[in-house]
Amino acid sequence: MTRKILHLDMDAFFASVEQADNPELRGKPVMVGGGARGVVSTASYEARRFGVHSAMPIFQAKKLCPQGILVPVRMKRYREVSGMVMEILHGVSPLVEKVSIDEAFVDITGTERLHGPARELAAAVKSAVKKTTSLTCSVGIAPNKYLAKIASDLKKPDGLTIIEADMVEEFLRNLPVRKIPGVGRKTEEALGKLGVVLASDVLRMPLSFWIRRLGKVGAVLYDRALGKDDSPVEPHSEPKSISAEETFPADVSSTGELEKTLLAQAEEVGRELRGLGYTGRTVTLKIKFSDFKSLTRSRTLPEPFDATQVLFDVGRQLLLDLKLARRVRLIGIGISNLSKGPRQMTMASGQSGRDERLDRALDHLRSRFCDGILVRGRMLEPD
Ligand code: TTP
Ligand code: MG
Repeated sequence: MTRKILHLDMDAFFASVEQADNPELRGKPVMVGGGARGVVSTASYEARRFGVHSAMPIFQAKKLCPQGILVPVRMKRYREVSGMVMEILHGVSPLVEKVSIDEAFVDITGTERLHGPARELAAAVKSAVKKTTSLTCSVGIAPNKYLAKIASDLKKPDGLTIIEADMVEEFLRNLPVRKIPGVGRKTEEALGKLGVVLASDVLRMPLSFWIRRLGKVGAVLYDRALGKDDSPVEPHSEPKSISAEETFPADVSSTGELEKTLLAQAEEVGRELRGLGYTGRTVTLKIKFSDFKSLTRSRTLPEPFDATQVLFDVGRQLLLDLKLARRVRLIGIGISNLSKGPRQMTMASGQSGRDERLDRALDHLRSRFCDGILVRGRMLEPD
């Protein structure tokens, strides 16, 4: 059966959000970026006219576009807007695969009876996005994911492109081979030397030639040139647990050393947990001994929590309860029983307001600087 896949991508996403939230920025060249990396995350279409683009160093962008207005990244806000867009898509079909903050595939095969023809559905999605977020997006619809992604990019911004199954061959005849996802500048160059400029040029050589030449990639390239891509739209599955573990270079017998590792792991797990907006209730400690025998110990708290300190305290208690006599080869900590949404403010988990403020401050600093600079006092203490 012919599938129908929709791909949606927001236009100049971060910059458009800034322009929507601040009328003074509308119609002006806006560059979102800065921070420690000092690069442009994205630029408004007004700024792109000067040659400014994503990943460009700020100083270079300022040279190209001195009147460009630089605004800092507000990730939390973009996530919020992204959530609104994804919610609209989930209203169309349960088969939604979010591929990045501003982009998703939806399998709309067989939704005609419910939502009408594809073009009307796409128009309805675009207008719902506009109404809810004040932003424009570009949509592509095609018989598979790869063609849908190319289609959404064709008429940016505010574009809508539909490639029907019987148009695919014609479409590929004139498609530059570099438009095929996975064909980067280097591959494009190499293909150019073989006289392959358009997707259809790939088909002048047999499949065996491409496999000999490029292996698996060659087989994929050949499929793409035929317009084939069987990959399914894979709805995001929620994580069941978040964990970290480490095998020591040499087996460890010092409890202090084990606790230190455990704290670093609790930091890591806690940060990921909070970053994803989850809380959890069950802490699991995993130990592998020098003789490769392993064990796990878990404890479930009455209330969900997300504080690194609570995670560590429970993990450490589980460790101390073991009264270890053997040397340890691996240690790890994890959290499960996850749920989404705000944590209830009760004391049953032992999570205090102070824990929360500390976590928030550390998460923030870590996202601004690099990992490893900041460690809680305890990790710096001698054994
Ligand atoms: P894109 O969809 O690649 O770009 P865009 O939405 O800004 O513009 P377009 O209209 O061409 O789709 O990326 C989405 C967001 O991801 C973008 O607004 C900012 C962020 N991003 C970065 O932070 N760094 C990058 O290098 C890229 C490419 C994107
Ligand atoms: Mg985009």
